[in-house]
Amino acid sequence: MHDTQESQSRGILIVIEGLDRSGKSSQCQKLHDHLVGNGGQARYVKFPDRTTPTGKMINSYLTGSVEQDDHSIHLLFSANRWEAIKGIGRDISNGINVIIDRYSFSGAVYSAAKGNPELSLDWAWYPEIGLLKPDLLLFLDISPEEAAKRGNYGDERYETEKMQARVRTLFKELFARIDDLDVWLVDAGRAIDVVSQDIFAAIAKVSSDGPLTESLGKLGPLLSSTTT
Ligand code: DGP
Repeated sequence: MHDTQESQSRGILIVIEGLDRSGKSSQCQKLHDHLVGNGGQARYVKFPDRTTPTGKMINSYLTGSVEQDDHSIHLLFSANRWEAIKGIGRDISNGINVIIDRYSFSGAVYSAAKGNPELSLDWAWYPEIGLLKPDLLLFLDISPEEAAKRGNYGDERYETEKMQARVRTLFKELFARIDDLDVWLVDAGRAIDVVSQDIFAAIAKVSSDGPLTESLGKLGPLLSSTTT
């Protein structure tokens, strides 16, 4: 696999997205262990990072102990990514593969899914423009009904079937509006090891040729009706 070759000049940037309880965190950890087990270097980054000052405010919001204006909390989530991005870029340059558990895509769709008419998907995407564009985006696809059957569902603010259904639709709209993004839809309703095998196969196809200079750009128009 190219990610473990000694000649590799940089690491790859992998993002794993999905609904709540789609199994992202377990799969990120398994992917991390897989890459390291194959002799590569890897770092697992989870957003929101609840340990930083912005992350602590986000955590209070998600666990329901404080209320926040929709726009304000949205920008805090984005700030939580911006404050980490230089470090991620440095690691990539140093040959470390970085696996990110939730990124700008969650950032835009969870806020837009609230249904606030003043917080559209386009508005929500704007603060993400300029962040590093991943080499590969894996979307762990699961129905909201299936996700709701999994452990600890409902603990946090966005964990309702209605919200998750809107989030899923918006994820697909967003992916359709981003140019040149390598998105792999993975059926996350299957056994954990079966899902991992699909993820490892996808990673083996990613090329880390050339510098990671690309950043996320403006959204394009929605050309198809894939989201309805
Ligand atoms: P997690 O720690 O992966 O369970 O994520 C916590 C919750 O926060 C989850 O419901 C998804 C949501 N979330 C993650 N990132 C963002 C973001 O940037 N903006 C908003 N509005 N919600 C987010």
